[in-house]
Amino acid sequence: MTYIHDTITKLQKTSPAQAEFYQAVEEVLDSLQPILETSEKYQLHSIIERMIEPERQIMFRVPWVDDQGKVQVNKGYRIEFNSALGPYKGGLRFHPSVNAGIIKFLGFEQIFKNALTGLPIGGGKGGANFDPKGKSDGEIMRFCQSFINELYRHIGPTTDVPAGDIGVGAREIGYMFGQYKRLTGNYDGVFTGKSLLWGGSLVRKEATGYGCVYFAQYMLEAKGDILAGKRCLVSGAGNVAIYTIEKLYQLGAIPVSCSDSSGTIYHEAGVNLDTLKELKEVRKVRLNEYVTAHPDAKFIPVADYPADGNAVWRLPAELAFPCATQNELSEADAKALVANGCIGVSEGANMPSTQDAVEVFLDAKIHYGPGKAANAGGVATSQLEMAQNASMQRWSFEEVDEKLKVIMKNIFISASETAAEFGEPHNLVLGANIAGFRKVADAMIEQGVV
Ligand code: NDP
Ligand code: 2IT
Repeated sequence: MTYIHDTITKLQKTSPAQAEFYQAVEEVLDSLQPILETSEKYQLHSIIERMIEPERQIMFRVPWVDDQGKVQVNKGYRIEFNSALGPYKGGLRFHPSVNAGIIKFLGFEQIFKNALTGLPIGGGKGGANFDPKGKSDGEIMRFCQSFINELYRHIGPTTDVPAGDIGVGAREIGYMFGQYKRLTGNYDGVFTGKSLLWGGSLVRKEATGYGCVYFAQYMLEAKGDILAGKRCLVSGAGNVAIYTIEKLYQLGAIPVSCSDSSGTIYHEAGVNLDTLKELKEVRKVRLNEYVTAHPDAKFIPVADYPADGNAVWRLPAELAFPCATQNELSEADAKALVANGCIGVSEGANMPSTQDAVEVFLDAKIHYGPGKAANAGGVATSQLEMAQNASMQRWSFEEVDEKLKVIMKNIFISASETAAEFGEPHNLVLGANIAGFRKVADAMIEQGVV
């Protein structure tokens, strides 16, 4: 405990004002206690001290011209956190809330998540405090081009391979790839999440959501339960939420909610996937329009949310899939979920539950799949895209989906076996953190002091 406290205090001095980063580090260190106490080699090699310091942090100005001819300036980031297992790999987030602490927490999580996939990828993350909402297509393109005018020199198919995250999908990846190609002359697999027309992989778009549902299925099946027939709460209405909902339907479950930053939709009969895709993938409008097409659904605006949490988690259901953003599920939300009969949580988003909320789930001994295990299907399928690009092959939807299932199953097995090894069989937070950590730490030791 003193060790964790001292490490966080030191971080607060060397990397001030990065609350989300301290939160992510504290959770991992808490899980690692049993292994750090018994294994001197990690202390001798200062593995923790090295792991919490990114190998490289790039911050840059992103100037661009808006449709009115005014010059706008944003702050761009790429944090190349750890390359022990492979080239830096992780998404880019474009959202006004982005700052160094958020990108660092995401990059830190990515190290362990990528290790858990068993694939040769290191951890990185990037983005900008750019708000894509309300921007024209031309503005998005000019922003992406300016972002790459700086970032291009730091990335490459064997060095650092970005992908999407909040606010970055196939359109943005297209503009960034185009500018990278123009600057370098290279047509290579430097991005994942590319369009299917020019190098993208089938299933990448669906992979995070599908993988998160497969993970829930494996957690339930391990205890002799099934997903079919379960009522499910989903938050978010973006890439991860939409394909979580799609896979829930395919496996016979009933998703009854979704949300965006304006509010929550509760549709007891089941969220209509076609309407959701039309609103969010095609028209890109707010979620309140959903009730126009479905008057039997209810829209709860953010103004009506409880003071201590998020309306979506106060609805009755058996499973919960947080798929929007970090810290979107509070301790009070977690208690409400458990009280309402929720028996499992599988996290599509990165660190969506606060530390206190996680404690509630672990104490209640419900199924709890932490983000770095449950949402690893996205980055895993990104690596499958890299493999196809490097070998100039194209695999079928079924082939990629099958590989995704196997990867998710192996992550579940690895996290649960490690949890059992350390005497807490139901604690997949402990299991995922230790299993991921061991791979990275042992690789770092073998590669010397770098
Ligand atoms: P999208 O941009 O496609 O969608 C994000 C969704 O979350 C939107 O509905 C958005 O609402 C909502 N949201 C975002 N920020 C907030 C906020 N501060 N408050 C309330 N709602 C918010 O992103 P993704 O679906 O790709 O990402 C969702 C989560 O999944 C993130 O945590 C991301 O890191 C994680 N993730 C994504 C992966 C991927 O492959 N894309 C892989 C693994 C994890 P609105 O549009 O109103 O802002
Ligand atoms: O958080 C994540 O794992 C992602 N946003 C996907 C990263 C990737 O490289 O596909």
